[in-house]
Amino acid sequence: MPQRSVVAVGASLLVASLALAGCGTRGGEDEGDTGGAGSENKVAKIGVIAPLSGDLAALGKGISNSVDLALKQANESQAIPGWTLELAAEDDQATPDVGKNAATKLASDKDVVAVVGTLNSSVAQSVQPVLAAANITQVSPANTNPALTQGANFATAPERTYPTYFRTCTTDSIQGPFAARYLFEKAGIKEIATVHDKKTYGQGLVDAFTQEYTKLGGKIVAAETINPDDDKYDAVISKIKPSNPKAVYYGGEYPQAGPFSQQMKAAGLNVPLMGGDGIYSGEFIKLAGATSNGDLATAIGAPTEELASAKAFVEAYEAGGYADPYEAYGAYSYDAANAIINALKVSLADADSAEAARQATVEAMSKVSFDGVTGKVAFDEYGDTTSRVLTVYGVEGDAWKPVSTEEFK
Ligand code: ABU
Repeated sequence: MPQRSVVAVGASLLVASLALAGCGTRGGEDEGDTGGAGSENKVAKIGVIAPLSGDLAALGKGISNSVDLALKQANESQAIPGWTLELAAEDDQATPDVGKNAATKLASDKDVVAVVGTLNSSVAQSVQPVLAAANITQVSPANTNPALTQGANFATAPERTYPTYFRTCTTDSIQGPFAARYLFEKAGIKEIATVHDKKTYGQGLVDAFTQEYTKLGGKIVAAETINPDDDKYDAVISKIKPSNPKAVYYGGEYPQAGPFSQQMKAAGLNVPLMGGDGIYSGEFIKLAGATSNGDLATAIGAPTEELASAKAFVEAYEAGGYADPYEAYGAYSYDAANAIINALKVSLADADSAEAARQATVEAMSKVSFDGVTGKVAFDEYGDTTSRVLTVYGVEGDAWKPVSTEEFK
């Protein structure tokens, strides 16, 4: 069925379900007015833990909205007979302690059966144990630090950390080397300075990049760090500039990377800044300004807009009237939510309550396999996605443009 018809049918079902909500269902009770299917239905909540305020809210809102869309569609199609899915979104402010409190709140709600999130790997480290203790399935669309699934010794002795944790994005064990190969082999850049923000994601990404880049024969001419609370980077730029790098590889996120790019160009260090998925946002270009032309980023998967499999998602998201774009992780969040919904079709079938289905949901997740909007959605023995596709993007004018999409081998 063409997507516009799906949206039209969905809209009428949504109107009908809202009418029923007025007759005493739970629809509209929470922030997740996700189009419940009727008053007889039991409720299962899918949490979201992501930054919904602050510097990274652009990415967090794209995550939450995309999960909301998946739940609405599931309710409208009555994907799980007898059950209504509700969204329970919590703002982690991109901060580990706030994320932990959000996880504790969701875990104490008997209706919560699974959570999509977090955005930040550092926040995931504090959320994982809380959700695991409550047998709540967690699926991140964005955490790329490899230790989250494979433990601290991921490079030499990988070991699954939490049976409850899964992700639809690939890891920095792939993203770092992917960027290193692009710069060394395709762009012909043999001398690099690295900078990271000392956070779990940024440091891990630079480590993975450096290992591959030096293995290829590239030279790291400077390796510096910044403090993520700073907004002036002249001291670090002054240290890097005399080493004459041909590019700067940055591990961290756009709130710092944007100003860093702007300030290094203003200081006469006119070389491309390249980062990972943490800088792949329109917000980076706004912060970095016109001199970001030629800057580069890797991001997980193929460009959403170019995927035939994502066309219906893009159209439904636009029709959904969300105020914020789906951003870098929208499609991966939508696939994460649908992975959970697929597992719930099994685990809720004979369950009396969402809480009673938590363990069965964890077990069903490892068997999930379907064609999602980003491609095949399935998980390996660590809970990692089986997909290894990434894209290099470059800033052209006021937008990121895809440069090269490949499966990493
Ligand atoms: N993957 C990029 C940003 C999120 C993280 O900390 O992993």
